[in-house]
Amino acid sequence: MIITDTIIAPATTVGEGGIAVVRISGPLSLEALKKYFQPTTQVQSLQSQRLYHGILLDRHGEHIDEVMAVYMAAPKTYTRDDVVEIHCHGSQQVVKAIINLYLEQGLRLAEAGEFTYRAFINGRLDLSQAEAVARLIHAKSDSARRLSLSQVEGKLSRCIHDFTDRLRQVQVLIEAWIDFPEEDLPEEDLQSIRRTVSNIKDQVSQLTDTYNTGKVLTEGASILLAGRPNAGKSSLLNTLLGEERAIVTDIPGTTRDLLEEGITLAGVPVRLIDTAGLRQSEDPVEREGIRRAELKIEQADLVLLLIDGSKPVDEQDLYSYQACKDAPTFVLRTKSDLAQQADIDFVEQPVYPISVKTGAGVDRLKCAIAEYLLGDYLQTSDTVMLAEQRHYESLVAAGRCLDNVLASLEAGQSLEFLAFDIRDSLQHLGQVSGETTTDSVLSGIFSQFCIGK
Ligand SMILES: Nc1nc2c(ncn2[C@@H]2O[C@H](COP(=O)(O)OP(=O)(O)OP(=O)(O)O)[C@@H](O)[C@H]2O)c(=O)[nH]1
Ligand SMILES: [Mg+2]
Repeated sequence: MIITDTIIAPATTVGEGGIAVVRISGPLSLEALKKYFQPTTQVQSLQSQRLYHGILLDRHGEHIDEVMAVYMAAPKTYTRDDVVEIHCHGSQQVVKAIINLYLEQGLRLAEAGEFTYRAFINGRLDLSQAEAVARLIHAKSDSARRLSLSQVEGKLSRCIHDFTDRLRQVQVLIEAWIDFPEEDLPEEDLQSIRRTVSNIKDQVSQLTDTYNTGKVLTEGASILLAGRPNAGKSSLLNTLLGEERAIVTDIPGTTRDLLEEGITLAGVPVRLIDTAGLRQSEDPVEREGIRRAELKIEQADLVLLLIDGSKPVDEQDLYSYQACKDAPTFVLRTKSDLAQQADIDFVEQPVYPISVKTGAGVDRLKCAIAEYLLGDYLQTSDTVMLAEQRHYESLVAAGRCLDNVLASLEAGQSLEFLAFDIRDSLQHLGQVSGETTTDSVLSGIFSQFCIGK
């Protein structure tokens, strides 16, 4: 991608609205604005970061729109190049006319994410911050917004820089001694290397431990309702949704297919999935429903296994329990308003009694789910968190290299081994900040942005 030319794109979504913004970035920005913008009050020159009211004219001097325009001089801009923003009426036709005017003048239409790409290349943002910009734009919940914003503001970047700085110091120390193979590294230096590396490794692990919660906060979670026919799954789905979405009857085998609905729990978007009751069935339609339910169990972030408390446990409950045994599961003893007959001592998981008839236990269940999905985040919302799989994988790999360093120190291996693994861990950390990311990975990341960002 050439990054020295001047680009233009709508910065607001295409459609109708109060205002729309067209953004220009690059060396010709100011010239482009001056050529067609007629300020309402006479000015000697357009000053940086001042908003001017005026008319935008086309090539023939006809009015395109009444606009507000701002010129922002490099380097204090989003891209660190000269930037112009034209705020016009929120009409698709006006935006189109402005963009066409400038394309005819030789400006280029920006590619998806190109403004942020320039901000990255020009050192305004590192890669993890740039990725968080995209996450912020796509945030579907308040928790996703908060987490993405903290990453845009550089919380994760500062963490990575801190690891990198400290590891570089260790690297310098080790490489200085590699040049003198006849001498041994003094014991106190070895101790200090061990302390630093082990401390960084602990912090890297703390960070990778946040990934599940970070993912739930940004992407939401899926919760699947499982259990034998008539256990009360569809009734619970309706209660959690607050509407009669699924059909409920006292006929076992009412739900045949998967049914998904979204709710928000403790600020987290949750997909609730109701399923066909699990049992061995001869009916081909019911069997297909059961097969689909069983496949979904593996993918769910949490399974709620419902056991009908008003009936003795039977082989269908045991079958359901088996089907859920590898998934993170809460066991629910349902219909607590009726006389309880189920003996469910065999389960290892926490058991939650509930009744959808009286509402007993439903709030407690919601709290337990929120606590399970968000963990420590409910208490400490200002911790740094990972939300991106790419970051998670790089940090796990960096952590593995640091483990190797510690093992080599323990085994008294030569300094070359240490230097090799430290270099490797720096390489993995650099993937997060973008320092060592390849061009193809970069273009993959930026192509997911929208035009104009
Ligand atoms: N008394 C009482 N009845 C309940 C409760 N929950 C569900 N039921 C009844 O149990 C029966 C089965 O409920 P459903 O929600 O259809 O059960 P299901 O697990 O979805 O059943 P399938 O779709 O057949 O697998 C219905 O008659 C419900 O009214 C409860 O908490 N108390
Ligand atoms: Mg049902």
